[in-house]
Amino acid sequence: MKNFYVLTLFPEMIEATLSHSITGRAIREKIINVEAVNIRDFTEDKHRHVDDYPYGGGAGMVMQPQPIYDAYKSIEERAGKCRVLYMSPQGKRFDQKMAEELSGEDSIIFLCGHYEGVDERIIEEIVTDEVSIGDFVLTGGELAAVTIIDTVSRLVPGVLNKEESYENESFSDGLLEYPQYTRPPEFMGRTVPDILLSGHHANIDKWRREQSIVRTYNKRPDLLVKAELTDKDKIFLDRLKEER
Ligand code: 4H7
Repeated sequence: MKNFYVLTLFPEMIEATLSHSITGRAIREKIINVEAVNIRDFTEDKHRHVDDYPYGGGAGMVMQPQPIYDAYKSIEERAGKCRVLYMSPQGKRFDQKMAEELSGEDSIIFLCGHYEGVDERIIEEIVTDEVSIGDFVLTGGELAAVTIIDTVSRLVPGVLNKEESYENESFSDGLLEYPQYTRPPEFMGRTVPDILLSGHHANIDKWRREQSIVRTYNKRPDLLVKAELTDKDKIFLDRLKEER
């Protein structure tokens, strides 16, 4: 069982997303546990304020440290000490490698900021990792947290069934996926490649592997540097480079 705790002002954003599809099934089967903790439930003033004006002036509001700290403590009481990820545009870039590393943790806490972010002292006090899902701006950290939870969940044993995990394995080699086709055999005058209808599974596997290499070369040549290529792959890639 892997636990994901999310400190947020919008718990519905977490539940609404992860309750569907593969993650939804994993939650129902109790392979993963996702718990959104509403920071607003830990305010001490009667108006349930969670933010205030920034010291020094300037635009927007800042999330106050006390409700976040008390919400964090309520999780720590149950989960014990665990990593606390602050979703922020200033964080270390999230990728599949970081997901693999995080999949080794028993429990992870996510802190989702809104407005202009959280008071710096809460970062110093409870945050272990500052993480970004990419160089763009979101309204809040929730979409970043669900992105990481989805990616890490797929690496937890039992979350993917046999067919679903085969998909993962075949692309852990760092290449892009080959093109997919389904019925009908002709659509808007465009046909499915003959080889996929041939029934020759060895030829199909070879064609798909080559398509993965072509696509990676055309769309993400940067990935080829780290990709795991066999001698046959390398010969095919050298031919491809000569052609263009
Ligand atoms: C922390 C500090 C993550 C969190 C500031 C979060 C992008 C990412 C946020 C902010 C995030 C990412 C508040 C800065 C809203 C921008 C308009 C929440 N954005 N925000 N401002 N790339 N936003 O992972």
